[in-house]
Amino acid sequence: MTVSSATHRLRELLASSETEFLMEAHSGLSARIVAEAGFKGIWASGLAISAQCGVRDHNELSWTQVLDVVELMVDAATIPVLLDGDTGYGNFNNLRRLVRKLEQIGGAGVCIEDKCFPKTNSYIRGETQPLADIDEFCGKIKAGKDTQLDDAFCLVARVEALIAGWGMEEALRRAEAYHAAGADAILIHSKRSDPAEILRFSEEWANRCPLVIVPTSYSSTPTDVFRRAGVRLVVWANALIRGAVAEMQLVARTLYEKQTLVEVESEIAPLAEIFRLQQAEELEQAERRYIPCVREKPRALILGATRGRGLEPVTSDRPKIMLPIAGRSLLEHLVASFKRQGVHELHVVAGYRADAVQAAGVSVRTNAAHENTGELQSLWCALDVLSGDSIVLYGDLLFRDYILGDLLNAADAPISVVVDSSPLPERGNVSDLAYCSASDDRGLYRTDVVLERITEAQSWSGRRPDGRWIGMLRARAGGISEIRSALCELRKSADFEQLGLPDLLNALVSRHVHVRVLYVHGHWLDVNDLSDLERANAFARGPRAASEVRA
Ligand code: SPV
Ligand code: MG
Repeated sequence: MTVSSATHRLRELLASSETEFLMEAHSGLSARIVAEAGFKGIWASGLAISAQCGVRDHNELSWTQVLDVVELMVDAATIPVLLDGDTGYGNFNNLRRLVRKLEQIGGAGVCIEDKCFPKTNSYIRGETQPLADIDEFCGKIKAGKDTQLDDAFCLVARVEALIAGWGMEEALRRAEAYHAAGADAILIHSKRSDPAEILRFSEEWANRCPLVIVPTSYSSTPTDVFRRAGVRLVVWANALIRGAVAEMQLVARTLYEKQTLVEVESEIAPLAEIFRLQQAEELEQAERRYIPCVREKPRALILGATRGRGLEPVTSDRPKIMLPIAGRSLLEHLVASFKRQGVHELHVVAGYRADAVQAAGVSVRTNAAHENTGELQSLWCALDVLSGDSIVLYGDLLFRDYILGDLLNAADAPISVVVDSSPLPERGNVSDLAYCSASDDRGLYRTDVVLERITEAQSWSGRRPDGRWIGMLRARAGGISEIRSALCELRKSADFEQLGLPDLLNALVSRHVHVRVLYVHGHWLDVNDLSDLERANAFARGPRAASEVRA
């Protein structure tokens, strides 16, 4: 599909068989709001642009200052912008410069009025304002039309004769001359409170070229009256700036008096709406695409739904993940570890006493069926956050920073798991035993070892496991889609609710997904029973304290 250029779209509005509308905007933000509202074009109002800059509509802004604003409006909106170009900011030569620059920044057209520079707003002593000489103004129109490079660029000539009190005959004479000089449309302006002179002009004009009006002073006239009169373009010239001023005054006064945001919060746009209008999300996506370090920073999903078997005496009011270790909760330790490594998007799946699960910067979702389900059900509850590079881990882990750092820096693999190759006890209740394609000879650092299987301690027989999976995995975008489809498959099995992360890893391996192993040698622990708590306290206080406990 080809999208026609802004100039063509403005020209189409002028040629429309319907009455069309332009809405005033005065900034990038207001231009976007106008486009979102559904308008097909924007009136870049001189009054509104100067007002939002806090100066008079008296050519107090330089023309380049005006164009700076117009450029932002063109960038922000997807609809054509017609610039209210006052008198063209000088003589024919100034208009030529204006048209050239306006075309360069993507303006669709310009409207110039037959007054003298510096002009003032038509509603301020309009009858005392001198009008331009007709021939001089016609020369200006010709100069503008000769300058434009794009044939579709529109030049609208604005007749101020009615405003200045020169009468209908003069208005028509001028319109005729401007039309003959090449103007694409005539804007006939009136400051009367009724539309009588506009309607008479329209009748006399008889559509010799499209007619544009600005019904500010005769605002109570039903729009159908303009339709019936054959007006092509109606310009709502200042409603947004007036609306913004009224709201800003109200909010400023209220806040000044009440000294609390509570009084205005529900009346003003939420911050999220401002960010949406600024298209903040687009930047986030672009950062993920174009900045390598941003692309590499995954989100973390912490599974923290369990109360903790063996920890009942200390978990009556909180789950295991909220147990205090060296002055702060396990979850807070995890949050700090991730933040130190630059991972800031953190999610936890809570279950048992979910009400007690909280930590700054962490979003919490709940596995409501936690009592009868396992880790995969928790993972299922957080499927929406598993959309890109992600770290998934048990919520009862403590680890030295380098482990997470190495996992984050590891070479590309769809999925990576951290396996501790420290000697295993001969027998005992050790879970998550990992069989890998090669054992850790401590010289294989970062070579391509892959996971073959994870088993429970009980099934350890024959070949000695290569280590113990510590309960942490990383899945990049490709791995995430594998995880999603493996989960969907596993959900069909009757025992899905009892399955844990090792079952998922085994399923991935059997689907021939490359699950890369990152070996570590100690420097982590998990909290499974009361005796682990003491070790965890020492571990969290630092390596020296931890070695004292071991001794
Ligand atoms: C403007 O919007 O700046 C205009 C229209 O020129 S009016 O203020 O009605 O003259
Ligand atoms: Mg103006």
